Amino acid sequence: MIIFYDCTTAPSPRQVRMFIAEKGLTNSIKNIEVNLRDAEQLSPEFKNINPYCTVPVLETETGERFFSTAGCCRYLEDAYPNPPLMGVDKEEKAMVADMQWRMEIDGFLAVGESLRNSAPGLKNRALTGPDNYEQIPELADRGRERVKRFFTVVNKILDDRTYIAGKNFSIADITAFCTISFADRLKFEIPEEATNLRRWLENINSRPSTLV
Ligand SMILES: N[C@@H](CCC(=O)N[C@@H](CS)C(=O)NCC(=O)O)C(=O)O
Repeated sequence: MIIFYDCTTAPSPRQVRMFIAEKGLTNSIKNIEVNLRDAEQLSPEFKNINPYCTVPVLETETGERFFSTAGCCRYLEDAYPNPPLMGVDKEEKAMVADMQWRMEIDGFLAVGESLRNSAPGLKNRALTGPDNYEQIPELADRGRERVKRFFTVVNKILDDRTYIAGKNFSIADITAFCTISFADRLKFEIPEEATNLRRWLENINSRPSTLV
């Protein structure tokens, strides 16, 4: 059985959880919760599973492990091609990869930059991983600015399309959705005038995979 190391409060494993749900695999994959609030990711036991000390982790039936959202989802897409969530033809596959990268860099990393450089509970944990890094308050300010711009960028991308990478729902929507929901939890405000973004958010929010 495939094993998925998850954390229900964190945005990266949520992406894989949603991906698994969209594939209809929720009950076929063993889920193990890793408690990040208690720093379980830094325990010697978890370091043996993932030396990078992060979730998600996906372990295949042959014991191979993948340590990033992109790697976990790539494996699942090829092992369970239907429904496709990473594009079908070569143009769509490249567009999905492009957009997923953009959502990750401009969105996910911006939210992380702002949170990790300011939250009292993340003192000395400004970056994930086995090594400690001090918070830099200026980076928190920059992160906040970047998140605001991200909302505008996504709103623009959605000017002429239903989904982030075009006409089909894909992993790019999952990455954007988990990032924006997390930003919302952190009290970032989506601008009133970002009407495309609001329409898209309502659409994605209606998918059962957002509830897992
Ligand atoms: N871009 C990586 C990021 C993984 C990541 O940052 N995971 C966070 C949870 S969202 C984590 O494990 N944090 C552990 C920590 O804060 O020490 C991915 O998508 O896999």
